[in-house]
Amino acid sequence: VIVVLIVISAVVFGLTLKSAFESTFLSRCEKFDQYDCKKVWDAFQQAYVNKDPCKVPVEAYDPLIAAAPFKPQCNRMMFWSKTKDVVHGFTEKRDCFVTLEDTLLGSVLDGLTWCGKEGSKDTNTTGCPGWSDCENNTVRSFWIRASAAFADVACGNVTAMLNGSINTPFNPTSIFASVEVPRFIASRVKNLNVVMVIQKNNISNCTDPSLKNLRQSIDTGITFSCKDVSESRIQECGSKPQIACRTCW
Ligand code: AVW
Repeated sequence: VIVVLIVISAVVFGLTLKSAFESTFLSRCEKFDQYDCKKVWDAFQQAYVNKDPCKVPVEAYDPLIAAAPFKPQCNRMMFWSKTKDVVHGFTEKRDCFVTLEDTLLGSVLDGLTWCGKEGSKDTNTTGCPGWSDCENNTVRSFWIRASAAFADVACGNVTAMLNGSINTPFNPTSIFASVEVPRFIASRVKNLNVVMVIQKNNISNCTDPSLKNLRQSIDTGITFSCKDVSESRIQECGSKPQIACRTCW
Protein backbone atom coordinates (compact mmCIF):
# COMPACT_ATOMS: atom_id res chain seq x y z
CA VAL A 1 0.00 0.00 0.00
CA ILE A 2 2.80 2.41 0.94
CA VAL A 3 4.63 1.70 -2.31
CA VAL A 4 1.44 2.33 -4.30
CA LEU A 5 0.88 5.60 -2.44
CA ILE A 6 4.44 6.72 -3.10
CA VAL A 7 4.08 5.91 -6.80
CA ILE A 8 0.74 7.74 -7.01
CA SER A 9 2.04 10.82 -5.20
CA ALA A 10 5.21 10.83 -7.32
CA VAL A 11 3.09 10.77 -10.50
CA VAL A 12 0.76 13.50 -9.20
CA PHE A 13 3.76 15.55 -8.07
CA GLY A 14 5.50 15.07 -11.44
CA LEU A 15 2.37 16.20 -13.27
CA THR A 16 1.80 19.32 -11.20
CA LEU A 17 5.38 20.45 -10.60
CA LYS A 18 6.24 23.50 -12.66
CA SER A 19 9.68 23.72 -14.18
CA ALA A 20 11.86 26.69 -13.22
CA PHE A 21 11.35 27.92 -16.77
CA GLU A 22 7.55 27.84 -16.54
CA SER A 23 7.70 29.56 -13.14
CA THR A 24 9.87 32.34 -14.56
CA PHE A 25 7.55 32.69 -17.55
CA LEU A 26 4.43 32.92 -15.37
CA SER A 27 5.86 35.22 -12.72
CA ARG A 28 7.16 37.65 -15.34
CA CYS A 29 3.83 37.44 -17.18
CA GLU A 30 1.79 38.16 -14.07
CA LYS A 31 3.35 41.62 -13.78
CA PHE A 32 1.10 42.55 -16.69
CA ASP A 33 -2.62 42.95 -16.10
CA GLN A 34 -5.25 42.04 -18.69
CA TYR A 35 -3.61 38.83 -19.85
CA ASP A 36 -4.46 35.24 -19.02
CA CYS A 37 -0.93 33.97 -18.40
CA LYS A 38 -1.92 30.30 -18.40
CA LYS A 39 -3.41 30.79 -21.87
CA VAL A 40 -0.29 32.64 -23.01
CA TRP A 41 1.89 29.83 -21.65
CA ASP A 42 -0.16 27.20 -23.51
CA ALA A 43 0.00 29.19 -26.75
CA PHE A 44 3.76 29.58 -26.27
CA GLN A 45 4.36 25.89 -25.66
CA GLN A 46 2.45 24.70 -28.69
CA ALA A 47 4.99 26.52 -30.89
CA TYR A 48 7.93 24.24 -30.03
CA VAL A 49 6.96 21.35 -27.73
CA ASN A 50 7.49 17.89 -29.23
CA LYS A 51 9.36 19.42 -32.19
CA ASP A 52 12.89 19.26 -33.48
CA PRO A 53 14.38 22.54 -32.10
CA CYS A 54 15.78 23.34 -35.54
CA LYS A 55 12.38 22.91 -37.20
CA VAL A 56 10.35 25.67 -35.58
CA PRO A 57 9.39 28.15 -38.29
CA VAL A 58 8.58 31.79 -37.54
CA GLU A 59 4.85 31.07 -38.14
CA ALA A 60 4.81 28.54 -35.30
CA TYR A 61 4.52 31.55 -32.98
CA ASP A 62 1.47 33.06 -34.73
CA PRO A 63 -0.96 31.64 -32.12
CA LEU A 64 1.22 33.07 -29.34
CA ILE A 65 1.13 36.54 -30.89
CA ALA A 66 -2.63 36.20 -31.27
CA ALA A 67 -2.94 35.25 -27.58
CA ALA A 68 -0.90 38.27 -26.42
CA PRO A 69 -1.19 40.92 -29.14
CA PHE A 70 0.97 44.04 -29.15
CA LYS A 71 -0.80 47.31 -28.53
CA PRO A 72 0.19 50.30 -30.64
CA GLN A 73 1.89 52.97 -28.53
CA CYS A 74 2.16 55.81 -31.02
CA ASN A 75 5.15 58.18 -30.71
CA ARG A 76 6.70 56.05 -27.95
CA MET A 77 7.98 52.99 -29.77
CA MET A 78 11.70 52.40 -29.60
CA PHE A 79 13.65 50.03 -31.84
CA TRP A 80 17.34 49.28 -31.53
CA SER A 81 20.25 47.39 -33.05
CA LYS A 82 23.48 46.56 -31.18
CA THR A 83 22.50 49.01 -28.43
CA LYS A 84 20.56 46.68 -26.11
CA ASP A 85 22.24 47.75 -22.85
CA VAL A 86 22.08 51.51 -23.37
CA VAL A 87 18.47 51.35 -24.59
CA HIS A 88 17.23 49.25 -21.69
CA GLY A 89 19.35 51.15 -19.19
CA PHE A 90 17.33 54.16 -20.31
CA THR A 91 13.85 52.61 -20.70
CA GLU A 92 13.94 50.93 -17.30
CA LYS A 93 14.56 54.28 -15.57
CA ARG A 94 12.27 56.55 -17.58
CA ASP A 95 8.81 55.92 -19.01
CA CYS A 96 9.61 57.77 -22.25
CA PHE A 97 9.74 54.88 -24.73
CA VAL A 98 8.56 51.31 -25.08
CA THR A 99 10.83 48.62 -26.53
CA LEU A 100 9.85 45.08 -27.47
CA GLU A 101 11.44 43.94 -24.21
CA ASP A 102 9.08 46.20 -22.23
CA THR A 103 6.02 44.41 -23.65
CA LEU A 104 4.56 41.24 -22.17
CA LEU A 105 6.06 38.73 -24.61
CA GLY A 106 9.39 40.53 -24.92
CA SER A 107 9.90 40.88 -21.18
CA VAL A 108 8.78 37.35 -20.39
CA LEU A 109 11.30 35.77 -22.78
CA ASP A 110 14.16 38.30 -22.65
CA GLY A 111 17.43 36.53 -21.88
CA LEU A 112 15.90 33.05 -21.85
CA THR A 113 16.78 29.96 -23.88
CA TRP A 114 14.23 27.24 -24.49
CA CYS A 115 13.46 24.42 -26.90
CA GLY A 116 11.53 21.18 -27.14
CA LYS A 117 12.42 17.74 -28.37
CA GLU A 118 10.69 15.27 -30.65
CA GLY A 119 8.79 12.71 -28.62
CA SER A 120 8.85 14.79 -25.42
CA LYS A 121 6.47 17.27 -23.82
CA ASP A 122 9.24 19.00 -21.89
CA THR A 123 10.76 22.46 -22.29
CA ASN A 124 14.56 22.27 -22.21
CA THR A 125 16.75 25.19 -21.25
CA THR A 126 20.07 23.57 -22.07
CA GLY A 127 21.31 21.84 -25.20
CA CYS A 128 19.21 24.10 -27.42
CA PRO A 129 20.64 25.22 -30.78
CA GLY A 130 22.47 28.57 -30.78
CA TRP A 131 21.24 31.63 -32.65
CA SER A 132 22.96 30.77 -35.94
CA ASP A 133 23.23 26.97 -35.63
CA CYS A 134 20.18 26.44 -37.79
CA GLU A 135 17.76 28.71 -39.60
CA ASN A 136 14.46 27.69 -38.00
CA ASN A 137 15.65 27.49 -34.43
CA THR A 138 13.20 27.81 -31.56
CA VAL A 139 14.55 31.00 -30.00
CA ARG A 140 15.47 32.90 -33.15
CA SER A 141 12.07 32.23 -34.77
CA PHE A 142 10.38 33.68 -31.71
CA TRP A 143 12.39 36.94 -31.80
CA ILE A 144 11.80 37.34 -35.52
CA ARG A 145 8.04 36.78 -35.11
CA ALA A 146 7.78 39.06 -32.08
CA SER A 147 9.85 41.80 -33.73
CA ALA A 148 7.63 41.63 -36.83
CA ALA A 149 4.47 41.93 -34.75
CA PHE A 150 5.89 44.82 -32.71
CA ALA A 151 6.94 46.65 -35.91
CA ASP A 152 3.50 45.99 -37.44
CA VAL A 153 1.88 48.18 -34.78
CA ALA A 154 4.49 50.98 -34.98
CA CYS A 155 2.86 54.38 -35.43
CA GLY A 156 3.55 58.10 -35.37
CA ASN A 157 7.11 59.07 -34.55
CA VAL A 158 9.25 55.96 -34.33
CA THR A 159 12.69 56.03 -32.70
CA ALA A 160 15.61 53.66 -33.26
CA MET A 161 18.89 53.61 -31.35
CA LEU A 162 21.85 52.53 -33.46
CA ASN A 163 25.46 52.00 -32.41
CA GLY A 164 28.12 54.50 -33.52
CA SER A 165 30.90 52.24 -32.23
CA ILE A 166 30.57 49.66 -34.99
CA ASN A 167 31.37 49.74 -38.71
CA THR A 168 27.85 49.31 -40.04
CA PRO A 169 25.27 50.78 -37.66
CA PHE A 170 22.46 49.83 -40.06
CA ASN A 171 23.34 46.23 -40.85
CA PRO A 172 21.13 44.52 -43.48
CA THR A 173 21.35 41.19 -41.62
CA SER A 174 20.05 42.62 -38.32
CA ILE A 175 16.49 42.06 -37.18
CA PHE A 176 16.00 45.81 -37.21
CA ALA A 177 16.96 46.06 -40.91
CA SER A 178 15.54 42.77 -42.20
CA VAL A 179 12.35 42.37 -40.14
CA GLU A 180 11.32 45.67 -38.58
CA VAL A 181 12.10 48.50 -41.04
CA PRO A 182 10.30 46.75 -43.95
CA ARG A 183 7.12 46.71 -41.85
CA PHE A 184 7.01 50.44 -41.13
CA ILE A 185 4.27 51.74 -43.44
CA ALA A 186 3.67 55.39 -44.27
CA SER A 187 -0.05 55.16 -43.44
CA ARG A 188 0.89 54.49 -39.80
CA VAL A 189 4.45 55.75 -39.32
CA LYS A 190 5.15 59.44 -39.78
CA ASN A 191 8.87 59.72 -39.01
CA LEU A 192 11.75 57.40 -38.31
CA ASN A 193 14.12 59.14 -35.94
CA VAL A 194 17.50 57.49 -35.49
CA VAL A 195 19.46 58.21 -32.34
CA MET A 196 23.08 57.33 -33.07
CA VAL A 197 24.71 56.40 -29.78
CA ILE A 198 28.15 58.02 -29.67
CA GLN A 199 30.74 56.68 -27.25
CA LYS A 200 34.22 58.17 -26.85
CA ASN A 201 35.85 55.90 -29.43
CA ASN A 202 33.05 56.00 -31.97
CA ILE A 203 33.91 55.03 -35.52
CA SER A 204 30.68 56.06 -37.22
CA ASN A 205 27.89 58.59 -36.88
CA CYS A 206 24.85 59.86 -38.77
CA THR A 207 26.97 60.44 -41.89
CA ASP A 208 27.73 56.70 -42.18
CA PRO A 209 26.91 55.29 -45.66
CA SER A 210 24.77 52.53 -44.12
CA LEU A 211 22.30 55.21 -43.04
CA LYS A 212 21.84 56.18 -46.66
CA ASN A 213 20.67 52.63 -47.23
CA LEU A 214 18.25 53.01 -44.34
CA ARG A 215 16.91 56.29 -45.70
CA GLN A 216 16.42 54.64 -49.10
CA SER A 217 14.80 51.49 -47.78
CA ILE A 218 12.03 53.14 -45.75
CA ASP A 219 8.56 53.43 -47.23
CA THR A 220 8.05 56.60 -49.31
CA GLY A 221 6.19 59.11 -47.18
CA ILE A 222 8.00 58.28 -43.94
CA THR A 223 10.40 61.10 -43.15
CA PHE A 224 13.81 60.27 -41.80
CA SER A 225 16.09 61.98 -39.35
CA CYS A 226 19.26 61.03 -37.54
CA LYS A 227 20.89 62.62 -34.53
CA ASP A 228 24.26 61.87 -32.97
CA VAL A 229 23.77 61.67 -29.21
CA SER A 230 26.47 60.87 -26.67
CA GLU A 231 25.89 57.85 -24.46
CA SER A 232 26.41 60.10 -21.42
CA ARG A 233 23.56 62.37 -22.53
CA ILE A 234 21.25 59.35 -22.80
CA GLN A 235 22.28 58.24 -19.31
CA GLU A 236 21.80 61.76 -17.98
CA CYS A 237 18.28 61.88 -19.35
CA GLY A 238 17.65 58.46 -17.80
CA SER A 239 18.66 59.67 -14.37
CA LYS A 240 17.03 63.13 -14.44
CA PRO A 241 13.23 62.94 -14.47
CA GLN A 242 13.09 66.75 -14.67
CA ILE A 243 14.30 66.52 -18.28
CA ALA A 244 11.20 66.09 -20.46
CA CYS A 245 11.24 63.01 -22.69
CA ARG A 246 10.97 65.09 -25.85
CA THR A 247 14.02 67.14 -24.89
CA CYS A 248 16.28 64.17 -24.06
CA TRP A 249 18.05 64.69 -27.39
P1 AVW B 1 21.17 42.95 -32.36
P2 AVW B 1 18.91 43.41 -34.08
N1 AVW B 1 23.52 35.16 -31.33
O1 AVW B 1 21.74 43.83 -31.28
O2 AVW B 1 18.70 44.58 -34.99
C1 AVW B 1 22.70 35.23 -30.26
O3 AVW B 1 22.12 42.44 -33.39
O4 AVW B 1 19.21 42.11 -34.75
O5 AVW B 1 20.02 43.82 -33.04
N2 AVW B 1 21.74 36.12 -30.13
C2 AVW B 1 21.59 37.01 -31.11
C3 AVW B 1 22.39 37.04 -32.24
C4 AVW B 1 23.39 36.06 -32.34
N3 AVW B 1 24.23 35.99 -33.39
N4 AVW B 1 21.99 38.06 -33.04
C5 AVW B 1 20.97 38.64 -32.40
N5 AVW B 1 20.74 38.01 -31.24
C6 AVW B 1 19.72 38.33 -30.27
C7 AVW B 1 14.12 43.37 -31.52
C8 AVW B 1 20.33 38.76 -28.99
O6 AVW B 1 19.42 38.50 -27.95
C9 AVW B 1 14.02 44.82 -31.05
F1 AVW B 1 12.76 45.28 -31.34
C10 AVW B 1 20.50 40.23 -29.20
O7 AVW B 1 20.56 40.94 -27.99
C11 AVW B 1 15.11 45.56 -31.79
O8 AVW B 1 14.56 46.68 -32.50
C12 AVW B 1 19.25 40.56 -29.97
O9 AVW B 1 19.00 39.41 -30.77
C13 AVW B 1 15.71 44.56 -32.75
O10 AVW B 1 14.92 43.38 -32.68
C14 AVW B 1 19.39 41.78 -30.84
O11 AVW B 1 20.45 41.66 -31.73
C15 AVW B 1 17.13 44.23 -32.37
O12 AVW B 1 17.61 43.21 -33.19
